[in-house]
This record gives sequence, structure tokens and C-alpha cells, in this order.
Amino acid sequence: MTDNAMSPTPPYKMGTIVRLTSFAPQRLRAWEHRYDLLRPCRGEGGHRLYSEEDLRVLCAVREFLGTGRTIGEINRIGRDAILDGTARPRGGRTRTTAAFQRVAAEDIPLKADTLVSRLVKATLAMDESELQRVLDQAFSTLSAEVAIDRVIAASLRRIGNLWAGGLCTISSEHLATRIFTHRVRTLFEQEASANLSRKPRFLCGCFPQERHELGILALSYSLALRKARVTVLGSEVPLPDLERACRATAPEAVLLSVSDDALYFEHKAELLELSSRIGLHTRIVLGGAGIPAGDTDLSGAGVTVIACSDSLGQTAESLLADIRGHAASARKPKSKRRQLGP
Ligand code: B12
Repeated sequence: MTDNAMSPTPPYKMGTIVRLTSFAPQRLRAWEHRYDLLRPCRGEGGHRLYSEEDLRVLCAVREFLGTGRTIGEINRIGRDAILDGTARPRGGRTRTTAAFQRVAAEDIPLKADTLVSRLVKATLAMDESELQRVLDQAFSTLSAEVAIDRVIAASLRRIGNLWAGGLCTISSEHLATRIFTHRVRTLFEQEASANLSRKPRFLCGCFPQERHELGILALSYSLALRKARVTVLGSEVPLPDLERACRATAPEAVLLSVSDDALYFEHKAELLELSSRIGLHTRIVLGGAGIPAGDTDLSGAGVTVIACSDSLGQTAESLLADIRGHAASARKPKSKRRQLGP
């Protein structure tokens, strides 16, 4: 007897593989027909028997789906590459992520708009199950960053406009925001825990009195996905506390989000003072809808402003390039640095 319920050994029957992977039998059968990831053989009665390799592939598939990859994208990595990656785990994590990075450009299905309409409708109806269902669909058919940009943020913009026009209640908006934030926070925590000893390190939070925290959380996720070490401080961070946090953790950069220009102007002088004290070691980067364009006081004080972009991935890439460029020029010997300057 090989497929023992207590400590199963291969080949695994359907019931065992379902228990070990939590994938439903219908899903496994559908994947077997559509993709070349699973290769169960047949027992005497014609029932499926899964090998140890099939189990490893399914564990990797679960991991990829958790980071927002679609099954079609995972299939493009290929069974062999996945097995290759999972055969040599590094630090307890499979190498499939690296293999995945090489997969060509994503197809972004046009279904994002439909998902947004369904989410807005479910928000207005306070239909929690539908909200969860649509999000499940978004995250299983789009990559996580695309789902956040095109589905979650787009829905929130519409919900915000409906609220401003008196057409969406605060309860509905709070319900949707809570569910959306939970999804993004879960993705962030999954990625962040693997990067605790890495560089660069970012401290991410919101301006004093700023309660809109989903934007900075989403950006934190994108940075963590690119192997940056990110500490999220959350909403309404008082600037004296931020300064203490910088002294305690010596980050390469502090990222601050502000969605309202009134808040920005209220705390601007205090921010510039803070920058003059910590700016030599730590970059201060501002983003969000509340930063007025072309404020020369900021660049003069060494504060970087990143313009809002529709793509989380692009914003994260340009931040990382900026920080790495800054670190590289800071490492150059003084004489060389002088040659480059005016
Ligand atoms: C959810 C929400 C709330 C929630 C926030 C809960 C939470 N935990 O986050 C609550 C209920 C608390 C709230 C409160 C208020 N809100 Co509100 N809210 C929203 C809503 C619907 C969604 C915001 C959101 O999460 N968007 C999704 C994220 C992903 O997008 P994002 O924040 O723009 O971030 C992206 C970029 O800006 C950028 N980014 C953001 N930060 C940073 C930082 C850096 C360094 C970089 C590089 C990039 C970057 O990257 C992100 C990803 O692309 C918006 C509607 C909208 N149009 O956005 C209104 C909205 C922002 N709120 C608004 C208002 C008026 C308010 C209140 C004043 C209402 C009131 N009278 O109390 C208060 C203010 C509270 C405060 N002091 O902060 C207005 C703002 C109008 C303005 N300033 O011009 C909006 C636009 C609604 C509207 N259409 O009128 N709100």
C-alpha cells in the first residue's frame, strides 16, 4: 500500500493530492487537459496516480498563484524548468521565481474593465461574497501588480467619485477598502518576510494626518517583489517619530505618501527641516496625488518627488534605479566625484 492516509508516499491518488495541495479535483483535471504541467499515470481501474514530481509542480503552482501569477503564465515557464527550480531549494524557497522572471511579456486580458464594473456594483450592494469572488478572479487571471493597478485602484477611483457625488455610502466604501487592503497587505507580507536581510532598505509610510494608506502599501509590495527590504509604517506618521525610526534603522530611503495638498503644505516646513538633518544618509521620496507639481523648495532640499504613474511596476523600478544610482555615486572616491560635478 503506497498511498497511506497517515504518511502518503507516491504515487498519490486524487484524494491524497487534493489533501496535500488543497486544489479541487475539477481544477486538477482541467489543468491536465489544458496545460502540460501535470502528467499523472493511470491505475488499473483507470484512476489518476500522481508522482512526486507532480506534487512538486503543484506546490510551485500554489506559490506562484499566491504572488498573483496566472496559470497560463506558470504554464509558460514549463514543467521541466519548474522541476529544475524546485529540485534545488535556496533558503527554503524554490527557485521558480527566478525562472518566472524570464517569462516573456504578459498578456493583460481586456477583462479588467468588466471586473471593475462588477466590483463597483458589489460595493454599492455591500455584497461581500461577490467582492471576494471578483478579486479571486482578478488575481488568478492577471498578475498581482496589474490586478492592483487595473482592478483595485481603478475601482477605488470610481467608488471615490461616486462617494463624492453622494451616490456611494461611507459604509460601502469602507467595506471595499477593507477587503482590498487585506488582499494587498497579504501579498506584501508574503514577499516582505523573505527580504529581511536585504538591501536597499525602505521605510514607507504616510504623511502626518494622511489616512490613505493603500497606495504606499501597494508600492511597498512592488518593491518587496523586487527583493527590496521594506518596512511599512502605515498611515499618519508624525515626522519626529519618522526621524527616530530613521536613526534606529538607517534606511537608504524613506517613501512618504500624501494625497491632499493641504496636508502637504501644513507639514512642508517640518519635512524640509527633517530632510536637512537626515538627508545626507537617507533619501526622502514623496509621492501621491497631494504633491503640487514643480515645488522647487523640495529639490533644493534634496527631497525627491516621483510623479504618479499608472503602473506600480514602473514606479518601483524607477525608485530602485534612483536609489541604486545614488548609492553608487556615494561610494565613488571623493576625487572622482568632484571630476563629475561642475
Ligand atoms: C479609500 C479612501 C479613503 C479611506 C482610506 C482608508 C485607507 N485605509 O487607506 C478613508 C475613508 C480613510 C478616506 C478618508 C478621506 N478621504 Co478618501 N478616498 C479613498 C479612495 C476611495 C481610495 C484611495 C485609494 O486607496 N486609492 C488606491 C491607491 C492604490 O491609489 P493612490 O492612493 O492614488 O496611490 C497610487 C499613487 O498615488 C502612487 N503613490 C501613492 N503614494 C505614493 C508614495 C510614493 C513615494 C510614490 C512614489 C508613489 C505613491 O502609487 C499608488 C499606486 O499607483 C479615494 C478615491 C481615489 N480617487 O483614489 C478617496 C479620496 C482620496 N478621498 C478623498 C477625501 C476628500 C477624503 C476625506 C477628506 C473625506 C472626509 N471628509 O473625511 C478623508 C481624509 C482622511 C485623511 N486625513 O487622510 C478625496 C480626495 C480629494 C482631494 N484631496 O483632492 C478622494 C479622491 C475621493 C474623491 N473623489 O473626492 N478616504
